[in-house]
Amino acid sequence: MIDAHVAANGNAGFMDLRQTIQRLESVGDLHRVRAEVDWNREIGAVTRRVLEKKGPALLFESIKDYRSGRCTKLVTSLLAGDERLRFILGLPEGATNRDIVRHVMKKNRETIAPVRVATGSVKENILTGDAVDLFEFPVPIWHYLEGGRYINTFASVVTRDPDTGVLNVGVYRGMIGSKHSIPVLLNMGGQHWGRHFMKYAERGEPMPVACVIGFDPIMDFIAGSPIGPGVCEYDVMSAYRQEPIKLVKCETSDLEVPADAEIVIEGTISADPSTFEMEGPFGEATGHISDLPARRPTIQVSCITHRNDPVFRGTLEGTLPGSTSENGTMGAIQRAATAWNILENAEIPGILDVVCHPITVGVNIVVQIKKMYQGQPKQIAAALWGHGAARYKYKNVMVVEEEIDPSSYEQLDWAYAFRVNAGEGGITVFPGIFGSVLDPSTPLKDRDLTQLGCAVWNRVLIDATRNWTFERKAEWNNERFPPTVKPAPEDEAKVTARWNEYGFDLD
Ligand SMILES: Cc1cc2nc3c(=O)[nH]c(=O)nc-3n(C[C@H](O)[C@H](O)[C@H](O)COP(=O)(O)O)c2cc1C
Ligand SMILES: [Mn+2]
Repeated sequence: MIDAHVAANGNAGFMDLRQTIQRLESVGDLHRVRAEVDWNREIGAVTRRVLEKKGPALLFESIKDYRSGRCTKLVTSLLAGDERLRFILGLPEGATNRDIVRHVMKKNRETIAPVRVATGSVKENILTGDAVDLFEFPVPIWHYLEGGRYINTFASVVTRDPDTGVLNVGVYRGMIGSKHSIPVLLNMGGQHWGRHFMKYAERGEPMPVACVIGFDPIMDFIAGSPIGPGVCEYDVMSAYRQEPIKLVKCETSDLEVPADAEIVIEGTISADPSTFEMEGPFGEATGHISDLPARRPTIQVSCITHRNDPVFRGTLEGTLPGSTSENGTMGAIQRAATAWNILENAEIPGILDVVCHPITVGVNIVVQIKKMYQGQPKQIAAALWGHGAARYKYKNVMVVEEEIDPSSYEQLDWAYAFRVNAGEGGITVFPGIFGSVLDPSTPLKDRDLTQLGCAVWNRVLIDATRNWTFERKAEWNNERFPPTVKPAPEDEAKVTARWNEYGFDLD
């Protein structure tokens, strides 16, 4: 029985992956694909087509070569599309971008401590030694140009800070290397597990990791977003669900994972380059095939635990014009919320709205302000660009005033045409600052992590606010810009009153 209240209010307690599937199905937002589909490229191509059509979440139930065996089902697109995300967050129908962003801003700052339990359904099956075989899971080749089968697309990877003992949970890609190894993209220039990894490397110890695949999508939503360093994502997820998450200890390390996760892959990553394996390329969040394949740090799997009849969870990365992705949908909200928290902490006044359009996954951001002084847009850009959370994001910042709706591409284009003067401070380039290794518009030499540690970006501010160095004119109602061609309010009122008399066949 679906609890209608809980279905409408995902805040009330955790739901595991199976409950999530049930609830989405009960509101007609999940489709079971019963036809046999190939894990090799076909699942990815079907998922792309459904994303293009803004269709439902997908549960593949008959996967070629996996009709029987350890794991026979794959679920995806649980967070794709604003309506589904709103549902998963338990927010009311009709919640605006601003409502959702404000909710996420607030919740990202709250914590509830998890509870530890002795055991859970994730321990129904425990595989160690030779029994470990990653190929027993229906892991797709999502896209024809990918270098392998990406098992970690929406895996929440757990590590522990060896100094403070605090756990971190983050989403980082990983490919099957062999039946017991997963080479990964381990960015040491800011991602929290990268910081942990450097600490373990200094101690000469391998880093324990646990990859959690399939649980309440609130885990994906939080693990895939920058929560402040030193704050454990489990505590924040618990605040979202207003209930402590139930955690169990791993079998081969002291890491902790949700007691009712579908699949947990335990292992270690060594800093010794002789343990590195080939990884890449991957169809990335940017909508492009990623950097070249390379030998990268590799998880050596020590143990897999999973529920009976586990459901594998993955995601098709990459937005394209006409097609969002789960990361695009959730990233737009999370990156806007993170940015707004940064601007609030920086004590910048007059922020009215912050919008990231899903298609740019937070690489572009628009900030709407009540302008109070001339240098305000540059202050906004400086605050965003100086923050660690900008490591993959906020490359291009646009600032508009209350006259422009930041969620409308048309209005932004109009503002770009008539508010921006590149020679009068409208465009400011900030070269050589830290940035994203994934950005295809950044030359490969600027993405050489061995040389630079972290990729180098040239960021831009587009200031589409009205310039306060312009003179006010009496003829322009004492403003710095002339009035627009919008009719006077009294003329509009007259037209409204007489509309029927004119005899138009228009709405
Ligand atoms: C679906 C998805 C895939 C992601 N893949 C990667 C990835 O491969 N590498 C990476 O560094 N970040 C990736 N991210 C972004 C990180 O999850 C995000 O930056 C998060 O803040 C990392 O956690 P941390 O802040 O605790 O390090 C991905 C996010 C999502 C939603
Ligand atoms: Mn973190």
